[in-house]
Amino acid sequence: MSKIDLRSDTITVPTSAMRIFMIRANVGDDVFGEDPTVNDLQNMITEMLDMEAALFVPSGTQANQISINAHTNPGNEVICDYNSHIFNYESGAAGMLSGVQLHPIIGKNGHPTAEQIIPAIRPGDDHFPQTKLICLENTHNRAGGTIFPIEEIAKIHTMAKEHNLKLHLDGARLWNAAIETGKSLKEYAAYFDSVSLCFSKGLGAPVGSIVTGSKEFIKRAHYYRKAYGGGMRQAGILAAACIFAVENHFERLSEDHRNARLLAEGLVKVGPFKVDLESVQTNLIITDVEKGSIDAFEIIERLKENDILAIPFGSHKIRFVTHLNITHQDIETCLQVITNLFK
Ligand code: TLP
Repeated sequence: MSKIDLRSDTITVPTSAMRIFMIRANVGDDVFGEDPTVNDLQNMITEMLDMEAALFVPSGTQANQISINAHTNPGNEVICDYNSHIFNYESGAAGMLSGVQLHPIIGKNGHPTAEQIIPAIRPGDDHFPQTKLICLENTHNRAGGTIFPIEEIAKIHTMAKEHNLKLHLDGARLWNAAIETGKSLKEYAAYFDSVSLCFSKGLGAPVGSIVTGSKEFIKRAHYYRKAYGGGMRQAGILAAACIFAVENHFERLSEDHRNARLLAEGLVKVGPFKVDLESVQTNLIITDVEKGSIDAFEIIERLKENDILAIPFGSHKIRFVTHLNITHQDIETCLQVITNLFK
């Protein structure tokens, strides 16, 4: 049996059709702004999000970190969720590269409310760092792919403007939120000063993310992209994969969401797994492993022996992710194996 790899949607490999599309891409030197395919991708996303400008970058991490740097000065403070990717999985880059301090707060399902954020905003007193930026994440990774309610985003937007704060969205999986809610990317983007998106998660491109915002913001982001070593040359070959991914793999994300629900509903019936089904809203599932039973690492080892791959989120949580390379049949097989192993 070939492996059923549910570790992440980052593991997807380019399809044959995508590879053919990549080969045909027109290319130029993108550091000079002369790669026609990169420019096409940037224009396409600018239009889809109704932002002024966009910048193609190698990774979601770089997209977020460039945005943080372009919005802040060293010594500033950035408010984010305690479980956000920016706080947990970006190697401490905000402190290292932007010289800012992160101020994490614990949001419900990864989504802090405006009421929670207000007390975290520092008073204008020289003892304190100056709060400059709020970062939100939609969908939320560590919370299990949860969708940020747009009404709450609107409230945070209004509050941020009142306090003269910038608002950035880590939209690595905003695609999933848009497909699931039926709201356009534009509707979400309207509330933010900058939005980052990834093409190399559920959309299945091999590499690539993008940052969007005002022309002035993107000009600064362009400088930081160069400084971070993210200036790529004939990057059109990669941008082509991203264009293909948006055109062919965006709508189908609902299939991943159906597969995730099927898996989650099956998991709750079996032995050590506990899933909050309400939190399974897109393509990620975080299962709690019941205390007192075998721990997450051991479960993962047993699954691996049976060609099913998942990743631990600590010793009592496991994450499963559905994606382009996972079929309905894979989920059925996976549930069969899990039932046999743990019932
Ligand atoms: N997330 C990866 C790991 O880093 C955890 C994954 O497997 O889910 N924002 C969010 C919300 C993300 O989930 C990720 C990747 C990123 C940013 C960073 O993207 P890359 O990996 O392109 O730097």
